[in-house]
Amino acid sequence: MDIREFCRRLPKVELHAHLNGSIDNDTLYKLMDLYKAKHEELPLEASDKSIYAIKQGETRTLAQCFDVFRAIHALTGSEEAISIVAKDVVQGFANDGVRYLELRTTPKDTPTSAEYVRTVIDALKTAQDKHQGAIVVRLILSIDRRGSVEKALETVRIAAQNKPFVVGVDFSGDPTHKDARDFQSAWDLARQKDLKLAIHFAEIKNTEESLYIVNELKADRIGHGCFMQDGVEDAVLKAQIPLEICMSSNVMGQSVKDYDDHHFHDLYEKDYPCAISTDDMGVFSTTLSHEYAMAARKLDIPQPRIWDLSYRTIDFIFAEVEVKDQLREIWNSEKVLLA
Ligand code: 6MZ
Repeated sequence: MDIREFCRRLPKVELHAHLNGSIDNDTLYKLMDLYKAKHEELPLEASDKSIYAIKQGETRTLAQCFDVFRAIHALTGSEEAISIVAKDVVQGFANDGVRYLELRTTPKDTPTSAEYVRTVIDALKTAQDKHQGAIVVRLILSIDRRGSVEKALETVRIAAQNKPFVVGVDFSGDPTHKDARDFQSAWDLARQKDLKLAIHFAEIKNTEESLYIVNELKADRIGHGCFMQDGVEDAVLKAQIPLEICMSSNVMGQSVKDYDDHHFHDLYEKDYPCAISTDDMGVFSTTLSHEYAMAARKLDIPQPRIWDLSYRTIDFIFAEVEVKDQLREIWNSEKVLLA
């Protein structure tokens, strides 16, 4: 079977996907229509169409990627828009053969953080029910590193109130701002509330922060890992914290020169626990199948090993052990269909 078809049919787990970065162009146009029906003109941030989805083969600086998020956020300021986004994004992942989806989103004041989260959860559950067990969805709440510690603490509290659908807390946003060490009280509260920590890690070079995330915070999962010099790689290899790999995002956002240069090559050779992920499938014009197929081609990974990689990601999910068992059953029953 052609590798693209194999990866499309492969049952998959998505562990690193930002809700508002996963919007495809169709949904974006729906959001524009919705906005225009209420306001006539598009908001300034969203009026330049050239900033939308970055096509495969193109690159932008990380700063330009963050302009895209600003545009999307300007269009998603109503509960109706948030519901459309949450439902369409689940549909998009389900269409691509994703069977377990951990989405993450940063609470917005729409109209309050708690209500934003409630709207997202309701829409995600509705979308999950529509697929009648074909896809399991969970949510992680993101702490934006540009925000205040108070906002971070509020996010952790809302996450705890919405367990078990909310499984953990993420730390993301423009990596040139602030530092994970500034948010110690939020991490302490998250641990106290028994929430998992999925932390953006070494997306740019920041050795002290990276060592803190691995050695002191002891995150449950880390994302990206593009800059692991100066002892960071040794610490990671020792800690064996599962790493969310976002190849297209890293190449298109210029954190990594090209796919052949990506650190996944080395980590795969070392059998390091990795979860291939999309990051922002709308913004980077990708799908999880595409990320798997790209990895298979660039690293010359045979199909049975691709299946193993997908199966192994079940170990890294934050949902209850029953969900893991259920997923393993699905994978095992579908293995023969792919042989
Ligand atoms: C860091 C990122 C990111 O939360 O509004 N986000 N943070 N690095 C990245 N690599 C490209 N991609 C997305 O989804 C969009 C938000 O997710 C974070 C940013 O804070 C962005 O504003 P939500 O659903």
